Amino acid sequence: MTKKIGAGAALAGLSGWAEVSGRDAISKSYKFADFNAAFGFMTRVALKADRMDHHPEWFNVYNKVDVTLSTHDAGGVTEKDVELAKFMDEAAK
Ligand code: H2B
Repeated sequence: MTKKIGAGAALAGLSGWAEVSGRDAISKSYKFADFNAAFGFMTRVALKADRMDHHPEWFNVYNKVDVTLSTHDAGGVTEKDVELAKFMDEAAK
């Protein structure tokens, strides 16, 4: 199993992400030009997430996508969350 590193350690290598209060997870809110751009982002991330077998918790309204990352099997944040977060930041560019 992937080892838990914790939100604090994960945030050291990321920008724009924050600790979630009350649980070991990280979150970020993305805003796009419109729904097409937001859903394009979600589609690219979904394919990556499924390849990794590591899935985000997320919420979309129109051009906004709120994301929370945590490794459920590990009970907290792992390197898998860092990898997916970095992919998301690239995919949102
Ligand atoms: N996604 C996330 N974020 N955390 C997990 O622990 C996880 C997952 N586990 N996607 C995977 C699926 C597991 O349930 C399957 C059975 O491999």
